[in-house]
Amino acid sequence: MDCILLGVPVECGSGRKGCNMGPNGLRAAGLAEALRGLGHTVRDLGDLTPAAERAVSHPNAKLKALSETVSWLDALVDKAFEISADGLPIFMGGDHVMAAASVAGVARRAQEEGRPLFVLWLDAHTDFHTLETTDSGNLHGTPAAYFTGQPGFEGVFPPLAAPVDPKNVCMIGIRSVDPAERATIRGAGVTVHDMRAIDENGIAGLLTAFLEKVEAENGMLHVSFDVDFLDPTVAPGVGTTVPGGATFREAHLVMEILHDSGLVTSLDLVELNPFLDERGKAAILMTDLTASLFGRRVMDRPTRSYG
Ligand code: B3U
Ligand code: MN
Ligand code: MN
Repeated sequence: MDCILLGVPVECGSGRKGCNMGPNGLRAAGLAEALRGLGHTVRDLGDLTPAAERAVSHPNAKLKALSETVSWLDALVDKAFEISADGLPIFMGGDHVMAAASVAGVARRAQEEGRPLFVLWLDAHTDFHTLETTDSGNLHGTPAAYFTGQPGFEGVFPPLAAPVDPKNVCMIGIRSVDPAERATIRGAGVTVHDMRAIDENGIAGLLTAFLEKVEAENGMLHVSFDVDFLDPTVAPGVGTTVPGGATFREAHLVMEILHDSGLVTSLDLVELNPFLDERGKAAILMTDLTASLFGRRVMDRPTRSYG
């Protein structure tokens, strides 16, 4: 596989500081080396810089850092489209607002190739607020609503060349949903597997059912991995910790199944906040999970300690 790493050090969507160190946290944890060790070629393009600010405004006064965020999205949407022609992009966040652009960019690529894009959203949150409904004003709560074409982003976020069909989006790990998001997401037709669904059914079956659909439709598959999908005890380096998340083994199993499927065409690693991490614990786990996604198996996994 030709892996293309791109750092997207945006943090203004999260409402706090520290996510802009995420790309370097993943680099320090040895992401490129791990992928090379598995036989992949890796090119690290360094960090993206935002586009020139354009005048944007919105009546919702709660929205935080709107123009700054839009500058990041404007730059990333074109870059994501461009680099997805050359290999498998790994977008290293940065907060989750960047998925608005990484997904929009690869969706345009999928459209170009005449294939549907599917999105696997691994997160504690649905991030399905519109610019009207967000209460916190933190724009990392909005990307999934944007790239599925929910109304209200026009003229603010970049024009959406190819909205993702909400029926092609599967969310796993969900355990924090605001009332407005719940209402919108139900109507949209996104598949949402909350933690209870994982507890009752097992994560493997839920994921496999989705992957069968991707395969049957010859889809491209973007995986958007928010650190807070994981339980905070195993991944403390994130701004919004929500108890009751995926375990170390559940997460590795997801990655191993994704690898075996051979379906993944792009990946986001988002919301890593090295300032809040404990001795690189979350950075190392995200790196090891990515290695599992790219073919590392238990029998050749190096032993890592966190001490
Ligand atoms: N839904 C809440 C909380 C949240 C969403 N994404 C994260 N937190 N990381 C909001 O602010 O929109
Ligand atoms: Mn998220
Ligand atoms: Mn989240």
